[in-house]
Amino acid sequence: MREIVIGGAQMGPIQKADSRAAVVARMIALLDRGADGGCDLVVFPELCLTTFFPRWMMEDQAEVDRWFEREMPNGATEPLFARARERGIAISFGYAELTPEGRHFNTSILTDRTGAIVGKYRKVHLPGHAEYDPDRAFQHLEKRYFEPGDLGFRVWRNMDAWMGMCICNDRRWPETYRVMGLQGAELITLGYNTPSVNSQMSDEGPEQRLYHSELSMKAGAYQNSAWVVGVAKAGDEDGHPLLGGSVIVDPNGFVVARAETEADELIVHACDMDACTFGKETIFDFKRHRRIEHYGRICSQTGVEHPGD
Ligand code: CDV
Repeated sequence: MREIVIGGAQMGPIQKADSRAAVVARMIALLDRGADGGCDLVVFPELCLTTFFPRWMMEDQAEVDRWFEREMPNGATEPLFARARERGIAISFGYAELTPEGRHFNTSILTDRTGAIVGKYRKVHLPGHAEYDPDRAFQHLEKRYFEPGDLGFRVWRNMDAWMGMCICNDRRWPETYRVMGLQGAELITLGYNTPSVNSQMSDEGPEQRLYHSELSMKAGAYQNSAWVVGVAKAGDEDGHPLLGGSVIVDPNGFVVARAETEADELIVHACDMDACTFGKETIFDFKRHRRIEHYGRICSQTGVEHPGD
C-alpha cells in the first residue's frame, strides 16, 4: 500500500481588491486544516493568489503585469512555503508567472514535503480569446494574457508516486491525461476557474457545467488508471460566479470526495497509489493494447478534416 492522504483545498472567491497577503492567509488556514487531518499533500486551485483577472479587458501591460509573480516563492508566498515546510506537507498551486525574459504563463508548481519545488507545469490549452469580444456576456482573455505552455505534460517522482499536473481547460482534453498516462502517472492534480455560466450560451448553467467538469476528470482517471484531484476556485468574484465541485476521483473513475460549498473548503481522501496498478496491468496496459499505427492524426492535425477535403 502506498497511501498519500490528499487534501483538495477549494477556495472561495477572491475579489479584485483582495491582497495577496489575505489570500495566502486563507491558504495557510486550509493547509493547517489539512495538516490537522493528516494530509501529506494539499492541492490549491488555478491562479489562486488573485481574482480570475482574465475576465477583465486590460490594454496597459503594466496593469496586466501586476497580476503576475516574478519569482516563486516570493515575499507574498514565502509564509505558505514556510508553513508547508514546518508541517511537512507537499503543496501544489497555480499562479500567473512572469519570467525574467518577459514571458507570461498560467503556471502551477508541485513541492515535496520540504517545500522544494519538484515540478512546474505551464498551461497548454488556453481557452477564450485575445481581443475584446462584445458578443460575450463577459470576457475570457487567457489568449491575450498568456502564451501556451512550453513544458509539456511531465510527471515527477514525488512521495513514492508518479505525479503530474494540468490546469483547468486541460482537463477537458483526453490528450492531456494520456501523455501523462504514458509516463506512468498515478496522480494528476489540477486547479480550475470555471465560470458557472457559458459566456456564449446563457442557458448553459452550473448543472451542465459541473456535469462536464466531472465527466472529463472521471474519464481521464479511468482511462489512465490514475487518481485525479480537481480543485476549484469558486463563488462570486466581483459579480462573476465560478463553479465549485472540487473532486477526488479514484483510478476507476469514481468520485471519492466532493466539495459541497462554493467557499474555502477542504476535501480529503487517503489515496492508495497501488490502486492504479490493476487497471494499468489489465484493460489499460498501454504496451499490450494501444495501436499507435492508427493514432497519427492526433499529432499531425488540429482541426477537423473530412475525407476528401
Ligand atoms: N480557466 C479555464 O480554463 N476555464 C475554462 C472555461 C473558460 C470553459 C474551463 O475549461 O473551465
